[in-house]
Amino acid sequence: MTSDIESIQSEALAAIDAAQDLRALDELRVAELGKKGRLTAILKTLGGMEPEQRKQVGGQVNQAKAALQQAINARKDALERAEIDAKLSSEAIDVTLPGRGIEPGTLHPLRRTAERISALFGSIGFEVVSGPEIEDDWHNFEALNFPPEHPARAMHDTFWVNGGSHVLRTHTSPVQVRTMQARKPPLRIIAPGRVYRCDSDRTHSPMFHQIEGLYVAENVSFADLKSDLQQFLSLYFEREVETRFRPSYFPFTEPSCEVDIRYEDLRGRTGWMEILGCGMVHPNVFKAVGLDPEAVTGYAFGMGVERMAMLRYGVDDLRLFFDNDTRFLKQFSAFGNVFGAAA
Ligand code: 2NM
Repeated sequence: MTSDIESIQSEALAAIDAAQDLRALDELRVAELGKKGRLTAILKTLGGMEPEQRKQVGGQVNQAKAALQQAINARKDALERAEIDAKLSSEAIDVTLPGRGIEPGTLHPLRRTAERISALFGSIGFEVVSGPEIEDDWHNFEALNFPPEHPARAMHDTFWVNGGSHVLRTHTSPVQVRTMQARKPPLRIIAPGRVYRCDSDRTHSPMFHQIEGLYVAENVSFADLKSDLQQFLSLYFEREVETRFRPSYFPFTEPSCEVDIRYEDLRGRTGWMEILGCGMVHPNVFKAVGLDPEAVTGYAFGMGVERMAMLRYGVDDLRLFFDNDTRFLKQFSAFGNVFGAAA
């Protein structure tokens, strides 16, 4: 009996030491120490033994059970520790790896273009002003000498809001109107900002950007308009540009002109390209804002920021500016771009 107990114990101890995971270990615990275990079976025979033998065998079984329980506990600790170690080493953080870094953001090419244009006009004495993007009919149209039946008022072009009493401004001219109402000449201002027209295709976006300028003082002449725009365009394109002022029509200016610049393509072919609109402020506009057309004169002009950016950067599809694909936008980064350091 004694040797039975010893061999059960040593066999079980070997199995416990060999258990590869917690599940196998628990199965061993049930098999060796549970109700159906071999040691329990021996205990069940104690009743038929002499008192002396019962005491001896009972003591040996209890000792064996205690030894097995202790071995199971030790093995359990070891397996649990190994499991944690394995987990820690598989999830280890390599603190010596370099960080992924956060790239600096960049200005959107349209903002960059607008800021550059503003800075160039700033260098010839213009001040930047801004105003609301939701305008009433009076500031957007009426004060700017749009006759009631003018096509620019038609549903096709204008986003009307508030049942038609207000509009998403279709140009930044209402900012000039508000400035002329609020301040006294001389005024030399530019108004950059978002404008909205109900139009969307390859070359039109329902939201786009304009920069309009206004110079109001005594004796402002068409010669001032020509020379200031000529100077601006040469600064913008960084070369002595040749310009052509072509007669045109706007309700808020008279005379009105479209300005073309002379270009040469890569094959040496030359032509004229329309770049902005301008003119002398119409007397009706001055009257609307409470200025005396006999006392002051003024010139005004307007250009599209998208068009100016496309020409400067050689972008041929307007939609690229609005897709927000960073592979495109990154190319205009101030932090080293394919066009060099200049804005
Ligand atoms: C243009 C062309 C010509 C313009 C006129 C005014 C105002 F408010 F003074 F009357 N602001 N901007 C103007 C004139 C805009 O854009 C093509």
